[in-house]
Amino acid sequence: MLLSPAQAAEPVYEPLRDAAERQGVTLGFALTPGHLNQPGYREIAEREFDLVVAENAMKWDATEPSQGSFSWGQADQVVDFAAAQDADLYGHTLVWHSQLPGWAESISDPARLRDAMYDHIDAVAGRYADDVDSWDVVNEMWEGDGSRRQSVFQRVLGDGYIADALTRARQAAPDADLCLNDYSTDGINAKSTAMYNLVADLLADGVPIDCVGFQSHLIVGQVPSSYQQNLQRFADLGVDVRITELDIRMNVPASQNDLTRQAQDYRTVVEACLAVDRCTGVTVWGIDDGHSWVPDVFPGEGAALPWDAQYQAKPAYSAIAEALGAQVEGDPDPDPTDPGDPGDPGDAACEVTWTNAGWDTGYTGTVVLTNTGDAAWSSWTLTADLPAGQTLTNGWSADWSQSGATLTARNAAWNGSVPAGGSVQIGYNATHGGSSAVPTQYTINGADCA
Ligand code: G2I
Repeated sequence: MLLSPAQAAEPVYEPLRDAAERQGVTLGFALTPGHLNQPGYREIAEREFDLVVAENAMKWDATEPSQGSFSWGQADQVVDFAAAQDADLYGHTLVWHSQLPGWAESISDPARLRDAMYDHIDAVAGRYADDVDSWDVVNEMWEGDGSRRQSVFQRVLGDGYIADALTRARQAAPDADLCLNDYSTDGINAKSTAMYNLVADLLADGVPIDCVGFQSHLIVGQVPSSYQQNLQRFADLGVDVRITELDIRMNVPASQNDLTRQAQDYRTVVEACLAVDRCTGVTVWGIDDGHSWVPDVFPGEGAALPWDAQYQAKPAYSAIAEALGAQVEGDPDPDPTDPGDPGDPGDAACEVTWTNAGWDTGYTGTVVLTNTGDAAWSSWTLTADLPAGQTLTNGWSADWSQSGATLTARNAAWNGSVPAGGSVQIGYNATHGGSSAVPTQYTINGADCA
């Protein structure tokens, strides 16, 4: 059952993977192969994503439930699905304190534990050496305060286990990118700074490390303000970054207001990734709210994914689509009378409403910029030709300047992102030599919108 505009409140966009590809990133999802027998799940899985990660199937307890005895059924299904979809395959995860079978958890002898860790890496990363593009080699190694998590690996092997695991993974899967991954490292804080310092040290020591994953299990309205800056500082070290497990939870039942805020948060995350050159893409941790880990772990919370439990697209889906610049599919103009229709190629990209309130020698200009195109703006620049005799004195909510008759306003740090159909209001004061008339010619991001 494909969602059509008649059934769904959200427009249907082109496959999101196509839009992601144009942006030079991949859009991933965490797959549980057993869910593929549900048509709604399978349809979204096959249509939207060009990266697949196993939600559970490649973890230690799934692949090596007893020592030296391996079980590949589920993991192979994930590999096969990715191959059939011509999607990248992300490996999750080789060394992690959780979903670790009891036999490994209970090893207290360093030599035995190191052997067990190496054997596990050799077997799993080795088996999929031709399939997995990137591995979460070590997952969740930090406490919130930036100290090392006291996992069995940390307790028995000490700090060096991370470098050892990376080095071993390089041998087992020489072509795979090797990543470290954690949660609550999404903004700049003690935990992400510990990760940052570790990555810097590993690079300085020549340890193989190619990428860092930011899980981004977020709460609605709480995308850290330093999100993009944090990604950028890791990228600046010389590693790739990726949003690896995105979901944004809220209290349930979900209010319309929270679903709208959630969409804005998804947009913010995708835009942050697109703004960072070395961000390889975004992976959502599942597809639909009916199969999310969130309600099990946070009772009373959920609705964290872009599709609801009936596989209906939520506003978060449209927000991801718009952030990726996806085109609305099929119906190019769902409502020709609405210039703000996302995806309407017939509409101008922008609209400006300009109001000047004048007095004898000056005036206050109020300018509303509306994005009537089908893609979100991540930044904007307005230019206008001021009528003769008008001179800018000061402005607000933008970076204002004037050169000759040309007035320019660039977005402030906080209002650069404007969704398709969204508006932003700015203002300025000017002096005039007799006329406080509004300009008749203006552009936004180079597009004529007068
Ligand atoms: O906890 C959310 C994620 C945090 N980062 C690492 C991820 O690997 C982790 O994923 C979740 C899965 O989404 C859950 O599906 O990891 C959980 C385990 O830590 C997974 O939950 C487990 C349940 O706890 C088990 O009872 C269940 O048998 O899933 C297992 C397989 O369905």
